[in-house]
Amino acid sequence: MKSALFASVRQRLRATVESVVARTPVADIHTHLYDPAFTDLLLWGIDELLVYHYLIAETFRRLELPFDRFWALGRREQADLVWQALFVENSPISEACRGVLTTLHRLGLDVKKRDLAAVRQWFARQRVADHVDRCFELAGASSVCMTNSPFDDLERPLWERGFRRDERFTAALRIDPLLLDWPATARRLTGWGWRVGRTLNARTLGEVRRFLADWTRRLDARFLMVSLPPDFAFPARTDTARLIEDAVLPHCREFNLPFALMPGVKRAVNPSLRLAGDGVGLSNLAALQNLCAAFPHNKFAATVLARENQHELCVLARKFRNLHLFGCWWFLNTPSLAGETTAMRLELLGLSVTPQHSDARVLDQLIYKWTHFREVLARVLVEKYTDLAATGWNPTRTEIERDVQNLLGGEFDRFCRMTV
Ligand code: FIX
Ligand code: ZN
Repeated sequence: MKSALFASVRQRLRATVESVVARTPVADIHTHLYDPAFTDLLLWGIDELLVYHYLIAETFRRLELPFDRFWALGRREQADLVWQALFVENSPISEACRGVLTTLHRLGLDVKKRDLAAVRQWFARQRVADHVDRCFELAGASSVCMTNSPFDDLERPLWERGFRRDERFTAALRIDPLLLDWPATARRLTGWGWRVGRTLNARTLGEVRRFLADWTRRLDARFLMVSLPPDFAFPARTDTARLIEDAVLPHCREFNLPFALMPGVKRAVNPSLRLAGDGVGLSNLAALQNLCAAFPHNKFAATVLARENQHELCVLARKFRNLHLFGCWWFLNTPSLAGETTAMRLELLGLSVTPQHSDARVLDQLIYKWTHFREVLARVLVEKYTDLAATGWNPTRTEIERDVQNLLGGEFDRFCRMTV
């Protein structure tokens, strides 16, 4: 009797949680999408979906074609090969393949026909402005944060010229070249008129801060970001550590901006795969701990790539209120790993996290990344609220709405506004 009663509590909770999670808009805090003003840099459509680097890596496992012959092909021919290898000759089971199908399905296309030509015809009829609206609506996204690099020759000119912003596209200032290759970056900055030298002396560091301030204002950046190799160390006698300590962190304090670190990526473990050739390694999180401890008046956001780092990362966030965890990044963004990571975070940190970002590179991917993660999140939350209900603490719909709003952007907003 008691258990029948409880099953009905669980069922009611499931219905509420699923409906709240499905309807709550998300502010997506990390993507590689661009404001439509960047025209061709905003990728969308079926061929872009198919040549996503996640799918390229999977396709090469099935091709005998030399790498350079593949790269010499046009995008459409590459997409044909991906479609043939991953969708026609095999069932599209992987998360990235399933993502293409979820996207097409939710756009109203009939995937069961396996008709790539018809899908292409449908996309050819779409206009980009309407398509942006439709993708945002189907993903339930209220805003997406771009990844904006002053070192990117394609995007820099438009920022310098100025343009009318689409408010749904917020900006993050990405500074990998500055922190990871100072000698080359010093030469580029000098060429652009910044008075920097190879040696990180007071004048150069002051000029780097002026550069960061200039670009923070130009972008109206919400935070600064860097991805880091697994062996990133801090403190250390390296250009990277010096630039972080004496330029990036003082800058972030002055503007009250979080510094987002993304450790764990091994770039170009197979360069023949180009963008698809990056790997993962176990990070030494002592570096992050040292930063949080030594700079309590800085705010750090972090997402770490290796599954094996996730538990230590949660424990670290329990110790430092100036550390905010976000996202199940890249190779962690599968239903099983995102599920276990999200459950662990909620169990150790409660609701003070941002459990996911999409990392979408193609506009349409917003649809599947958020459809799939909403399923994961609902599953985890049903478990958690059911455990509470077992004690007699019945979460109300209003409380559930509040919690989900916080998980899907509210917590990150609060972290950005807070002063530590
Ligand atoms: O560094 C990053 O922001 C990564 O997300 C990308 O470099 C990566 O290629 C990616 O798209 C992962 O989802
Ligand atoms: Zn990314």
